[in-house]
Amino acid sequence: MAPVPPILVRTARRCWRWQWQQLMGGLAPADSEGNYRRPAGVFTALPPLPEDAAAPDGHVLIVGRSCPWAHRAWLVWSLRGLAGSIALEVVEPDPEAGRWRFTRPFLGCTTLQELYRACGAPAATRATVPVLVSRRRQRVVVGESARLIELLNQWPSGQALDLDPAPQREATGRWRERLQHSVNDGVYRCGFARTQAAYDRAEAALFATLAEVEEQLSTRPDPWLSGPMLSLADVQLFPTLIRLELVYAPLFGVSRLPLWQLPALWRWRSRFHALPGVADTCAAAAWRQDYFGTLFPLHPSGIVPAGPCLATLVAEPPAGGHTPGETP
Ligand SMILES: N[C@@H](CCC(=O)N[C@@H](CS)C(=O)NCC(=O)O)C(=O)O
Repeated sequence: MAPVPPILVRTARRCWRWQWQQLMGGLAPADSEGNYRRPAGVFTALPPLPEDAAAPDGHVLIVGRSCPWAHRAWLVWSLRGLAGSIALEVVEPDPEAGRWRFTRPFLGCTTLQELYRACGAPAATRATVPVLVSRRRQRVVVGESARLIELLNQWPSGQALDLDPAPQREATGRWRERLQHSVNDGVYRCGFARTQAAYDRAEAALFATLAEVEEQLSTRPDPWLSGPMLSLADVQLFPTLIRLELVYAPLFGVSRLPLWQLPALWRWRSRFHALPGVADTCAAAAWRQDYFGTLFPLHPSGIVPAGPCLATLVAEPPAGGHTPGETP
């Protein structure tokens, strides 16, 4: 085959770079230094607990399988056994339109965007998951995951599980704050960075925080991040970590350290995954399909990788793989 003339390669590169910037502008806004800036949402305040919270099927939690922000809400819903009063509605991505759609009409809407508009969201706002909706009032209760998990933790439940236990509340709050920026949003700041420097900053912050988590989990006897009891800090960490090798390492370039080299974190992840109901919230094939199939500017071929298999990520770590402090 004849070699491609260098001028063609140079032109193609320039054209692609320009197109990539345009496409990224729509997918992931950035500041002037190329750092990803997550757009502000709507329905973000923590509301009081609704009077009819205990009413059977009175509320609906809308989630998308691949979304880590939705995953944290789904986890609290599942761990606290809220299925009696809150129904779960799983939306699917519409890759062509770049939005979430219902699998069957929901409160008269076929897309999440229609639902947001019907609930009074301004036309330009993004319609994001997770979102909690009141069936009776046909209104969004809250659409910001960090507040939503706090509300779901107060929601009346037959189970006594409190995910913000008072003795470790301060530590839980500290970890949640740290994780939100550098880990939960951090992987997106890596994947959606527009410049090398922006990526380097986000990547360094992410792995510095993971090293702190590893230190915490490996030097204390507590099984959970903020103390002896499971908390919202663990809930926040899990959706990001369970997607690490499946999606974020290959697609977002978050591959400095395989997780098995942070053995305490690896064990923590397996422990969390083994909690009742958690495995049902994990759908590796759907995650791969959604991320690799729909994030066109990051992965134009749309080819979906075959692995790794989720079961291997929650199994025993490979023997003798870790030397403390070692960076490959
Ligand atoms: N701040 C929101 C962010 C949620 C979010 O960004 N969800 C994404 C899916 S992972 C979404 O629904 N995006 C749709 C869109 O931007 O149009 C939260 O934490 O609840």
